[in-house]
Amino acid sequence: MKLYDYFRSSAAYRVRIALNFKGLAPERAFVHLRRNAQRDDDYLALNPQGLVPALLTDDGAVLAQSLAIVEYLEETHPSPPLLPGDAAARARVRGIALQIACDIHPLDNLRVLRYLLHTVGVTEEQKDAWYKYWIDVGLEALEIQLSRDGATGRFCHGDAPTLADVCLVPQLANARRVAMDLSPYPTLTRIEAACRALPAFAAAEPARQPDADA
Ligand SMILES: N[C@@H](CCC(=O)N[C@@H](CS)C(=O)NCC(=O)O)C(=O)O
Repeated sequence: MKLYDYFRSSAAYRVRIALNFKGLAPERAFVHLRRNAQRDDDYLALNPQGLVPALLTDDGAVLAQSLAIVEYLEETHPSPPLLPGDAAARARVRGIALQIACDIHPLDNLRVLRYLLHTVGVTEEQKDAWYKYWIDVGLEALEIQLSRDGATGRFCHGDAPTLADVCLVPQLANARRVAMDLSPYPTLTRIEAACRALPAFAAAEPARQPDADA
């Protein structure tokens, strides 16, 4: 397998965590997002969406979309699992993952921020306020949900990491990168600390990637 990756991509970070968790170490290729390498012809030929990550499988298929990739890894390498056995529990875990991956992350994507700056014409300050605002909106709801729900344990769902944690930790890393105040989210940061203590999560952190600060 080959992972098309970028150290600062939180969507790629999700896939890195899942790969590590399942003991998989694919070849890596780095797509430099700040230099716009995701728009290069050779990358667009692989992934016409021009977004990272993509995974080239051992069978030669190119998979895009981090959650689809993690589900592929879950199906092809079921142990250790990232989804619970019970249907309702799986729906809860996927629901948390989708809250982050669909309702928070896309609003703060690089192409959205560049459009705000260069087409809409907002200032750097307004762009930063937008970035933080949408993270806060998402995290506020998630904090209430997870803190009230008995299904929350050491991790987002019970006492083993799941797809929900795979999405939560990179999203909090984005928030930390712009020095957001995370004190209103004690449940989320408690879970984040439990995750980051695990080798699979720790080894996937942006600063530990070979292309960090490239
Ligand atoms: N929904 C996609 C999102 C992928 C995505 O937005 N990746 C970002 C990096 S985190 C990207 O490639 N951005 C490039 C750009 O905005 O031009 C997934 O989960 O894989």
